[in-house]
Amino acid sequence: MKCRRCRAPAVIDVRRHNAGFCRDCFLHHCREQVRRTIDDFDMVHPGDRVLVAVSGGKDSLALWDILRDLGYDVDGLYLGLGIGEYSDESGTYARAYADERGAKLVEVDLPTGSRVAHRAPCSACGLSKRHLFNQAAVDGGYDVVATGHNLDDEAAVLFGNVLRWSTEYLGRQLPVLPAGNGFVRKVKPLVRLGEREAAGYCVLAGIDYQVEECPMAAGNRHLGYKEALNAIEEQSPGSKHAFYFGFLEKASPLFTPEAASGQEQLQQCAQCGTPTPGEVCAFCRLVERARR
Ligand code: Q46
Ligand code: ZN
Repeated sequence: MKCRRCRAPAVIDVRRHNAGFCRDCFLHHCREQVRRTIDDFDMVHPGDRVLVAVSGGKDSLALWDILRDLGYDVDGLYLGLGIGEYSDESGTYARAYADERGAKLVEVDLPTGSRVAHRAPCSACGLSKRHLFNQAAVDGGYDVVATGHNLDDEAAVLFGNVLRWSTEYLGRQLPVLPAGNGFVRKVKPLVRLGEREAAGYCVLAGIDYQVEECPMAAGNRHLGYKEALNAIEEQSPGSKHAFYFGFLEKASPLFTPEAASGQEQLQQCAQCGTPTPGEVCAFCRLVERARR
C-alpha cells in the first residue's frame, strides 16, 4: 500500500478513511484531525492556557504532543491515583515525556486516605479525576482542561448511554463543555482519532507510553461496549464515526435542555466551593467516607 498523501510506501492503514500513510504523513494526518476538531468545536481561544490531563497512556501523551506541535500554550497534569504498580508506572511515562521534551508537568496526588484502589470502583475514581482536574486548572490559572478521550471511548460511552436512555448524560456528552459555575472549559480534541491511531501516533512519534490498561477496567461494562462496537466496525468501517458524529449533529441538541436544567440548580460545596446540587459535593463526601 502507498501513502495517500505522498505515494511513499505506507507504514499504517486507517480503514475508516480507506487510506494508508507513511510515517510523516500519518503524524500530519493526526495533527490535522485534532486541528480540525479544535476549530470545528471552537475548543481553544487565542491566548488560552491549556492543561492536558495526562495518564501516561497513549491517548493523553499523543494529545499533549499534538497540542504542543500545533503551538498551543499547554502544560500536562498528572494525577497520582494510587492504584498500585499501575499508577507508579504511569507516572514514570508521564514524567519521562515531560523531561525529555522540556515540557511542564503539574502533579497532584489524591488526598491520602481516599485512595481509589481501596474504595474500588471507577465511579469514585472518575469523580475524583473530574474534581481534581478542575481544581488544578483553577488553581493554576488555566482556561481549558483537555482530556485524551478518543473516538472509541466516546462511541462506547454513547452506546452505553443510549442503551439505557440516560438522557441527562446524553445531554452532556459533548466534545466541549463551556466554562461556568466554577468549572473551566473542558474539551476532548482527540474525538476524531481512533484508539489505534492514537497508539500508532505514539509509536511513530517515538513516544513511550504505558501499554497496560488500568487493572480496574478489566471486565467493566465500558470495555464490553468497546468490543461490541469493534465487531460492528470490523464489518462496516466508519460505523463508530457515523454513530458518534451523527449523534452530535442530529440528536444531541434534543437532550441539552434537560442537562442544562440540572446545571442551574447548583450551589457551592460548603467544604471546597465546587458547584454541587447538594450542600457538600460528591468528592468531599467521598474523601470523608474514605477517611473514616
Ligand atoms: S476510572 Fe476505573 Fe479508569 Fe479510574 S479505576 Fe482505572 S479504569 S483509571 S479511565
Ligand atoms: Zn506520506
